[in-house]
Amino acid sequence: MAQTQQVKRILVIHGPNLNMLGKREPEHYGSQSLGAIDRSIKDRARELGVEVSAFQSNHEGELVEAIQAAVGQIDGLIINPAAFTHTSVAIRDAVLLLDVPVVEVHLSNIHKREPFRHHSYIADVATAQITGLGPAGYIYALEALAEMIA
Ligand code: CA2
Repeated sequence: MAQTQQVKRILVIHGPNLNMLGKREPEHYGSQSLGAIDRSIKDRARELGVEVSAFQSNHEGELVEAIQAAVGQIDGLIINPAAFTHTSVAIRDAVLLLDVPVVEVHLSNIHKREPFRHHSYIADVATAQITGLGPAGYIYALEALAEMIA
């Protein structure tokens, strides 16, 4: 008898200030709102047959708690830690609790910006980093994860 395969679950985490997308700094972050980005990720997820949930917070501890709560519950993580990318050992340590593929996404190319944005505390504990491709970066991350965990 064929075994029933569990639908793969992917969590998308957005860090501080990303709730302001579409309202300021379109030169760096484009004109789409976070809601619109999440909708397009979920539309693509439906096509790929994976389940996506999305979470945004401006608080480091809440992001850590969301990652902790996902341990053993998800098959992949997409994370844009925003400014915490460059500061947060706590989020790095939380990511290390996961044993699933993790894709770090940035809308802007952090390596072309101010030197303090060049270092990521997440990059070397993530499976991959996508940076500078705007909202499409989340879709590429989702497609890559869906293939990796299929
Ligand atoms: O390019 C990215 O995705 C970043 O993660 C965005 C962060 C920045 O600190 C990282 O270096 C790169 C900032 C997100 C702030 O988002 C805003 C959106 C609209 C208006 C103002 C800020």
